[in-house]
Amino acid sequence: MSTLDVKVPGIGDFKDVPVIEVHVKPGDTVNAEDPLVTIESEKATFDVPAPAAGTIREVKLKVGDKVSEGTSVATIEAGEAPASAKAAKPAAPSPAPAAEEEPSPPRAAPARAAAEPEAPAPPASGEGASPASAPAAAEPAPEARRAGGAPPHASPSVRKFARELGVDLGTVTGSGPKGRILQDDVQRTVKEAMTGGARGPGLSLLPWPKVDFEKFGPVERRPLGRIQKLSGPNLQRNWVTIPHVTQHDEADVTDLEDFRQALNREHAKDGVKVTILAFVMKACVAALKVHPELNASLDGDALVLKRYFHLGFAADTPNGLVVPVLRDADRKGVLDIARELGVLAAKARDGKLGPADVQGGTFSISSLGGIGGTAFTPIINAPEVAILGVSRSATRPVWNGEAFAPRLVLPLSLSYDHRVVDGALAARFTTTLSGILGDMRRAML
Ligand code: CAO
Repeated sequence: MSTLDVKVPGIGDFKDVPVIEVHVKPGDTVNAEDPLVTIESEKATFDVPAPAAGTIREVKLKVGDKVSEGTSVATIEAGEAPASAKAAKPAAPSPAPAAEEEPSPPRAAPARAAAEPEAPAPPASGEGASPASAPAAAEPAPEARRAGGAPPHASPSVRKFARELGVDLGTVTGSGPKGRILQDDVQRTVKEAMTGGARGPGLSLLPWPKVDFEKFGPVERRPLGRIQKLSGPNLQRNWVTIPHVTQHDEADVTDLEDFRQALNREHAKDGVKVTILAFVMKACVAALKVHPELNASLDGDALVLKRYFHLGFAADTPNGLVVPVLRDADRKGVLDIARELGVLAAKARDGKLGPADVQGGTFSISSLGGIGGTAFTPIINAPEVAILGVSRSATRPVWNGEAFAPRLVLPLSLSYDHRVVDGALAARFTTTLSGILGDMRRAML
């Protein structure tokens, strides 16, 4: 038997990140990958997993402690853990489609949550938003406790922001993951106070209907998964705060499909399988170069155009939706993209994505083509400004000027942030993309 000193693994540039949950105590038995503690940076929440099965000897952290890479978490006496040992817990780090970059404070821009352990949905970032630089970290001020005694959940930068404005966080309703209070929530509270609580027509919503479902028939109550809990509030924020419009288009991929199949035959022995998604990624990079406004983020009054091409892709996993990011897609060929897609998708399915795997996306793709459907409205992954939905290709009769010919047609659905992208630009983008998919040689231009 050996004793393992578990330390916080590489967590990107994050330092002094607060511990928000401790899952184990001395004497507990754990399986490999069971979460020991959960830490939460400005942009992400993720678990530090047990490196091996065994018995917890010592837990070196408590809620509120701040950690960086290398901080000791616990010691484990390695050995076989009973099958029951916390086996149902999720593996870590398990990024949810949260936001990585938070929306900047003074604007109503959506922040994405969970996708990064930043994932899909963090609150607004901003000056001094780094946990290290912000004072008053995890310990909420006593006056900021809620009626039930639970402290409001907010990042250090949001606490600082609230203190500066004299806002008691106990009076603010959080819209982030697990009810976390975001900078936008503090601003909304101030705005409502300044306008005498007057509400606009937008979000004066009726309460959610309360229904006793069992009155109508038998039901099963199934708790939401961890990733769903993280990504839900982010999806909701993105949906209600970004004015979405979806532009539908199609691409003739008949020739591309012949090429794809030939490529797969050639590489059958290499274990690389190229799906149309790899080509769509390559084509998106080429189209984004032509229309850089879609490879961008809204930041206050400015549009930040990214000169790098990190493409997120929605992956369906047993634990829920996650959005791994394939970096530098512009510098990779289709075969390398296909290989990396396979690796990232497998990591996503196994709950093994790390923070770096889900951060930094500039544009996302959601492909449901392997499943079916003809069109859908994907939700933008804030703070990106557009996302491409891909549905299942089908052979259709297409008029070629003289006759109907059978052509393989791929449906495309581009959702875009109408504050940044207007309809004409969106139509130009999908037209460009469709042209490239129709003749991939255009990706070289
Ligand atoms: N049209 C027709 N067939 C398609 C297709 C399309 N647009 N896209 C994929 N296919 C085919 C593939 O060629 C493959 O066929 P074979 O099994 O015959 O080789 C099959 O469908 C399955 O493909 P795949 O899904 O394994 O691979 P992918 O590269 O297309 O996608 C991934 C990878 C990870 C994106 C996908 O598995 C996935 O998780 N998709 C769901 C994404 C999602 O949930 N989006 C919604 C987000 S909002 O809730």
